[in-house]
Amino acid sequence: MARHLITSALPYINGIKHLGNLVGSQLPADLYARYLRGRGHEVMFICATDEHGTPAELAAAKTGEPVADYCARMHGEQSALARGFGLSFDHYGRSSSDRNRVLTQHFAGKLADRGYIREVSEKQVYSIDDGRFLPDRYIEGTCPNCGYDKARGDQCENCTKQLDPTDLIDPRSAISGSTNLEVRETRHLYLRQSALKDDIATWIDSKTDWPILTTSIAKKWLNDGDGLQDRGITRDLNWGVPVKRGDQDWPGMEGKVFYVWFDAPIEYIAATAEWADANDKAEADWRGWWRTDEGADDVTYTQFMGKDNVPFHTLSFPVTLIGSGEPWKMVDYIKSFNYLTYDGGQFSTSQGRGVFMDHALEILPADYWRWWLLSHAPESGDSEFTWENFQQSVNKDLADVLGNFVSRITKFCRSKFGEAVPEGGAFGPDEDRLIDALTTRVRAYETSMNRMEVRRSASELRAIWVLGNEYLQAAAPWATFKADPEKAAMQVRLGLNLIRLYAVLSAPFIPFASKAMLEAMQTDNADWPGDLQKALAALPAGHAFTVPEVLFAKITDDQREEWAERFKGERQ
Ligand code: B3M
Ligand code: ZN
Repeated sequence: MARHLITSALPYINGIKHLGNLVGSQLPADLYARYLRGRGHEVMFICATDEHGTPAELAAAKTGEPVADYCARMHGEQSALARGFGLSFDHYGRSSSDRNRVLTQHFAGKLADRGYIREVSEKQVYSIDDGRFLPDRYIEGTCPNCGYDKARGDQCENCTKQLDPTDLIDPRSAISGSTNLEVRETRHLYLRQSALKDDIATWIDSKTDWPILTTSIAKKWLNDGDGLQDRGITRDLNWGVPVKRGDQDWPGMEGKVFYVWFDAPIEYIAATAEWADANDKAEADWRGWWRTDEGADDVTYTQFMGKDNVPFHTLSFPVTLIGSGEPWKMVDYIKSFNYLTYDGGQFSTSQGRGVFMDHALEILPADYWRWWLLSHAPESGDSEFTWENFQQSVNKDLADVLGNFVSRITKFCRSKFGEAVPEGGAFGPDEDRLIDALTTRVRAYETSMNRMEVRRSASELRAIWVLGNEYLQAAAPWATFKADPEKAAMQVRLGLNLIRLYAVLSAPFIPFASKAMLEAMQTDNADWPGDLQKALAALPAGHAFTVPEVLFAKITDDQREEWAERFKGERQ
């Protein structure tokens, strides 16, 4: 069995994430991790909160908490929500951990030793009243491009132009509003990405099996304009990883921290070390996932992320790893996603438009969301959440097809044969045909799951559920029973075994319902089906079961309308 390292892009710490964030990285990563585990592979599934940078400091300033306290609290909230959604991380780390501080400083030291870092003296805006520099979002002013008067130092939200703080007209501090500003010289470290341009280009070119979405973004940044530019990797901030060269002070860099995008991807590695710390594992246990000289040469590493994160993962982070000159495991496959839109517009954190992870779980169990989001994952283009579509999918796929199948078989069996698998005779031609059809479908499902084709996998799984329903409809054991109770017993035996099979196959998508189905079938045999004939004989005659609670309730029109109203904007 193979060893699979899987990482999801790290959700930023500054607030509860919306469903678009969830389906862009963490949820499909979880689908894949659960699938591979289900097939018996060894999996290390890593995520963490991304806690540094100006958005964290500003969010903390808003609530009045010290930034470290704010991050600790929000990490707690985000990990509780992750558990609520069934995200099966082996570890959910924090980029503010000691492990990440040490590793980030280590990489900076190695990069400097090998000549991939240069020092640049540049002009930055300094606030005399605040007694500090104002990088990125700490400064606001009028956009020189469109005249919008709340443009931020890093970007104008109105016209999306990328800005430098010194570009702003009438600049003011986002902390105090002070306009008592001046431009001061400050020294910063730049990562010499340009020096590794050819290495990165060769590496990207070798990835012929990657999704077009991933490689097209990488190539655009590599080839556009001047190609891969050097990037500033330090900031004049308090909150972050202090700039050091390994464990040595870095003269001239006192009081500065690394830029959040420098340390965030390193946290993938650091979080694996945090996993070792949390589980009493040896250093070798986490290093075996990451160092090709210490066992990671047989690891397959897959990353999941939204398209806006692709440049950092195809260019900057690989420069950090390659530039270190050390044998770190590089990513083998990057699965990226487009955006999920909400009812004709964007999800908006500031306006509370759309459904956020906390509210989603307040109104419905996780599996309802998991199913809709994954079966509508924005793979080939953006996709749109509408309440009509959500209601339809849930009611049809989950309630009418899967839920109804489970409930009909178990209730019918209980009423005619009792709560144990009935004997009946051997399978006949109808059953053989069903098994043939299932075999084809299950193998197709595996193929699309192996390829991480999320929507296609969902439709294969739905087709597998539908086969069971069609069989049951045609076999009609409730009718057969009168003339041929033996045959009805055999049909029901097959149906109960189908429930177990469905629980196993569906677990990556709807883990909670899958667990309820296995519990109802009173089995912990969750073996992935090889030969379908065998898999459908796993529960022998006489095996006891119970009738489960309703697996999926239908969404009513009233609920749909109430929720559409509640989440249309202005978060409560
Ligand atoms: N925190 C960006 C985001 O929240 C981000 C990803 C980091 S992955 C290393 O969209
Ligand atoms: Zn603008």
